[in-house]
Amino acid sequence: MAYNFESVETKWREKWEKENPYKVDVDKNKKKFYCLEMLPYPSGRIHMGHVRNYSIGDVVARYLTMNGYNVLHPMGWDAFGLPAENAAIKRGDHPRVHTVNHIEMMRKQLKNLGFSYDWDREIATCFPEYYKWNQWFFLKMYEKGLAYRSKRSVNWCPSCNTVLANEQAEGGKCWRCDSEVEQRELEQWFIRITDYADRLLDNLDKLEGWPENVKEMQKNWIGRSEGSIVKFKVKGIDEDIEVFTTRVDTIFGCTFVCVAPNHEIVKTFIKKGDKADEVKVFVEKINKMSREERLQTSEKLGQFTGFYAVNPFNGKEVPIYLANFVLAEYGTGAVMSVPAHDERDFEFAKKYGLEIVPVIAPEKDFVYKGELEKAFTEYGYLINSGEFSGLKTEEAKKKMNQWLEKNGLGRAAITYKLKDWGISRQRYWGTPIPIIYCDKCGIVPVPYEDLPVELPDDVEFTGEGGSPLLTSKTFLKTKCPKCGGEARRETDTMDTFVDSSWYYFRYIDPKNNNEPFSKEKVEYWSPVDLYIGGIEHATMHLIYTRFFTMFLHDLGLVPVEEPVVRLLTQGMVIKDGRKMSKSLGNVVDPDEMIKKYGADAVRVFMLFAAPPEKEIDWQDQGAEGALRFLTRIWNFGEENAELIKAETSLKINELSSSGKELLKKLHKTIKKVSEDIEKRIHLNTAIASLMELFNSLSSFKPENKMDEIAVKGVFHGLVKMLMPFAPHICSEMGEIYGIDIAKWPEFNKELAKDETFTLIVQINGKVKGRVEVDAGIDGDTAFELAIKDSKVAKAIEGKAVVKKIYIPNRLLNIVVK
Ligand code: ANZ
Ligand code: ZN
Repeated sequence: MAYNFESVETKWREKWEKENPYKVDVDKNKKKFYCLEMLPYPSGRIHMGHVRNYSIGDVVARYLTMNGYNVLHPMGWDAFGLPAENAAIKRGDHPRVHTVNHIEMMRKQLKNLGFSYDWDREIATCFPEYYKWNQWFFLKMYEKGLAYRSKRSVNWCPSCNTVLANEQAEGGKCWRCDSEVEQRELEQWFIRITDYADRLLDNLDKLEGWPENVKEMQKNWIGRSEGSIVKFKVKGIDEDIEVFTTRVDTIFGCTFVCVAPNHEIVKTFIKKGDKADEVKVFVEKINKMSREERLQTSEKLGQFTGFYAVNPFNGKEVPIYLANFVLAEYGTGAVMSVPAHDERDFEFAKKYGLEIVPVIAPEKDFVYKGELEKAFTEYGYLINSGEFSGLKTEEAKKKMNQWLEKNGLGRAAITYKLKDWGISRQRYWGTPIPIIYCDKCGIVPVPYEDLPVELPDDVEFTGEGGSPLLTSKTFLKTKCPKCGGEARRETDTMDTFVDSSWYYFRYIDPKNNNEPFSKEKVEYWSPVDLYIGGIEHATMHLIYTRFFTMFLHDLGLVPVEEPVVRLLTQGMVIKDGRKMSKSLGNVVDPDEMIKKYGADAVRVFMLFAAPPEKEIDWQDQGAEGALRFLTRIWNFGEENAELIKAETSLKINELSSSGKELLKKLHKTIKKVSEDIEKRIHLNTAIASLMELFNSLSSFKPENKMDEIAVKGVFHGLVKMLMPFAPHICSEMGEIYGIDIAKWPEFNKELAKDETFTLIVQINGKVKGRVEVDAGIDGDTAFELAIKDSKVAKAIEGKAVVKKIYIPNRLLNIVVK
């Protein structure tokens, strides 16, 4: 019968659906493995990126299960977020209905691909049983001072009267009404992730199973910077400006000070200064720019404030400017500007005609002559720096920090690019922040026993006037848990990154209603042994995840500080050399491909086309080729059915020499494929080896009875090894021919060994040495191995090699002059 992938795949899909054969539980007699793939957002359809991500995970999970591991392999939904709410605004359906529909559709699609998930553990982050624990963790953080309220500027649309996410304010315009977006200060909730900055950084060294580029990205994201904080007095008013600098050694060259337009002190400048109007106008101008615009403008914009700051080292009075390039959120939001030694300051000084004073010389007795043409930004020797003149940068930094501390004018300091995590969203479709505001008692956390604070249904999705939660009659008004008086609920919901920061622990115990997860189960299953997902999550998600795990560890809830042992970031799936996108019209639909070629073929091609980290260019012909490969194996089975089914036992010494070759090929392939999957996760070369093995098998001509038994053995081995890649067809063949596809084949060390031969090495035709080398090596390798022999090395010493003649598996003649 011709191979009918549709009927075979349907049969097994239905069987797996009924039996959930991938259900696992704690089993202390078995070694555990936790294989995790990043959970999808329920957008409605899976895309080829998902197919790739989950196919990789599925091969590893199935392979390890076949090798006797107890493998946890779960799946769920990152189900809160903006798109569902926007759809509600547009179409008027409820985000929950919308999301649940999408989940149904996508679950079906994933099941069509035959992934070995334990579906009993499925979670969706938008249900109270899940988000209750977000609230629980939030309260724990609040208790520990890790969750706090503070002001931060947000994108604000004055016409829709609402907060906008950065992606809704692109180009400084509101996505809905095209109005100019403004920056507004709003009270919001933050998580003090900066308390964990050093730990997040230091632990990176321990993450041996993580790609270097991801660790580097995290390092830059955390952005630890060592320097000094220096206090400058402001002349005429009773306030200081603190600046953060990494180059305190240049302070004698400070000729002005710049502050961020949103710096606290600017209020005083407006109140008390004679440049109040200009300052106000400048601040407004900068605030009108969206974040994006501000980051994109490279032009230095400044405004003199009318005030002067006093340099604590030399008493020099320098003008204070507002400047667009000073970020309010970094360091102290103020900078001591040294145009001679900093490029930005140099540009600024040129533009506004400010003084440039060199204080660092490249060499000891160097003298600056004439005007500086550009900033000298390197380390060097201090000049014009009072008692510190003559010191080298490093030493000067130390001495100057000591001086600052002694005089109470500053200190050595460390700052981070990493900011506290703003989790407030003025949105409906997220976890309600469990806080109550009482006029009498202030901020009151919801008591643990009142969790979850559930999302109400009586809300309107108008897209105007702030969070839909404000329109709920049942939600907003409540009683104060402390005094019983009238009180109001927090209407902000949590950033959805909170949901995905700990979901891998919930999979371990997804139905627990008494605690986030049982300690015993978490002790058995964590950490995640392999985590697979896109590189776009290298910073935010993977940093929040690490932070959450540390926090849970500190609470004594989980045994690990780091959640993930090994991280694999898979490459993108592209089409015709370009990213798939609707606008390019090159989106490949997984369902359509499955219909055309079957799930097994789609999986096999996805894994065969490139190593997991690299991009894949999707080609229909590729899937077609994969289907042809599977069909040939199927046909081979049918043609040799009797032989493959027979009860037999193999005696190696009765094999013909080509029969023995074939058997050796099998064992070498088992060794190679095992290593490819387990060590490198190079599934493409694993499949290539399986193809090679099948080619040897199909071209093999048995010479005797025992050779026929070898055919059976090789076929069984091949189907077993193919099982993790193409589970439907292999399950079917397993059933037909009695192949035990639940077990990974073992290789015989003797048979899997690479053969060697004695390489004869000649110099100019005379035998000079003999070396034992692997069979099948090429000429270059033979030469490299030959010259390691001391006699050969001596014979060619000081001579030029003119020619290398290699007779494979026998002899190498090196011609020298
Ligand atoms: C004086 C100075 C002299 C500086 C010099 C550099 C070179 P990293 O390494 O990124 O930490 N800076 C400090 N706070 C800032 C802010 N909020 N916005 C923009 N720039 C800020 O950079 C630290 C340096 O960036 C600091 O050292 C400060 O300029 C500037 F020859 O101080 B420096
Ligand atoms: Zn109260």
